[in-house]
Amino acid sequence: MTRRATFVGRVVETRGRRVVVDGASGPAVCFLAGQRAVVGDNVSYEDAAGSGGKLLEVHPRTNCLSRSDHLGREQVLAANLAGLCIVCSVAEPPFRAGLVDRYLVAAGAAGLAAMIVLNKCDLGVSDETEAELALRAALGVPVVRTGRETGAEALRGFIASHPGAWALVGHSGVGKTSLVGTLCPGVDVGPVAAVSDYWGTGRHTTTASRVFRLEGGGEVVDSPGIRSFAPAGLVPDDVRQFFPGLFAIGCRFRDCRHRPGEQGCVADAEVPAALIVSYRRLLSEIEEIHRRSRR
Ligand SMILES: Nc1nc2c(ncn2[C@@H]2O[C@H](COP(=O)(O)OP(=O)(O)OP(=O)(O)O)[C@@H](O)[C@H]2O)c(=O)[nH]1
Ligand SMILES: [Mg+2]
Ligand SMILES: [Zn+2]
Repeated sequence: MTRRATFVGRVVETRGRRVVVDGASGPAVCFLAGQRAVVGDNVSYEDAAGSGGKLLEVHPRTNCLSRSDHLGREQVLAANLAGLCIVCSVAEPPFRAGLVDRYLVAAGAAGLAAMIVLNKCDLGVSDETEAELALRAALGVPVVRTGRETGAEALRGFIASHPGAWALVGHSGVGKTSLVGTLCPGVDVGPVAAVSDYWGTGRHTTTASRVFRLEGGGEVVDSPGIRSFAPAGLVPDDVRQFFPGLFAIGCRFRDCRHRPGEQGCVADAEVPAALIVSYRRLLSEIEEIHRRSRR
């Protein structure tokens, strides 16, 4: 029997039960063959005559982004990332600070950097959205504003100076794929929603994940938007540790969870009200999920 040649490469696209692997000999479409590979994974595969390749192994990941699906199972979305570009829009769909915070906590817990892209700025930014963003920017979260005809250079510059793969995450319809199209002129980036009010119906235009290399350096990963994001495997302590602005405050007890009325807690005095409200909402939710999962 002849031994098939084996190769190593990186998953740059998912297509249902197949993945596109970028290897030494160019891209190969590989069958998952029981492996669980996601965009960004380094893999070994072997030649499978006439059908591309067959995955043999997924190499250990340095990090990954995962969420809980509706049954509470962990679903890995992408691996070996530099960070998350948390994309939100000023409208259509409306800006949701709570979703941004979820992603910030998920990034921190996964050991990933994070930045915020505020898209559709051409539609006008409300004072409320400005205030929410300013709170997070003041805590060191980079914010880039984009919109029709504007901001692409700033985003390209950010990614070029923070190399690696940045996953574009955010609600369906905020304009992730449109941004990739602006960042990669001339590249077929896949479908963009055509109907301007489509986000109200919650349609998901992008259905697979894919890596795009940027000319100036760095990469972005486009992925399907989701209506709600429940980070997988988070425990209440992660929220306390990774919620922006809460780790370094001087409560009497080091493991203070900053719930209302907690003894010796300085959160209400030291943290802006909008942040502490968002923190407590996320904490309650993660506590509830944690309680249920331990029953
Ligand atoms: N006004 C305005 N509309 C935008 C902008 N960017 C994207 N859109 C529109 O927003 C809609 C959704 O854009 P997509 O790029 O498909 O959004 P997405 O985040 O990739 O959505 P999913 O793939 O479903 O997650 C489309 O109708 C775009 O034309 C922008 O900067 N300004
Ligand atoms: Mg899309
Ligand atoms: Zn406290």
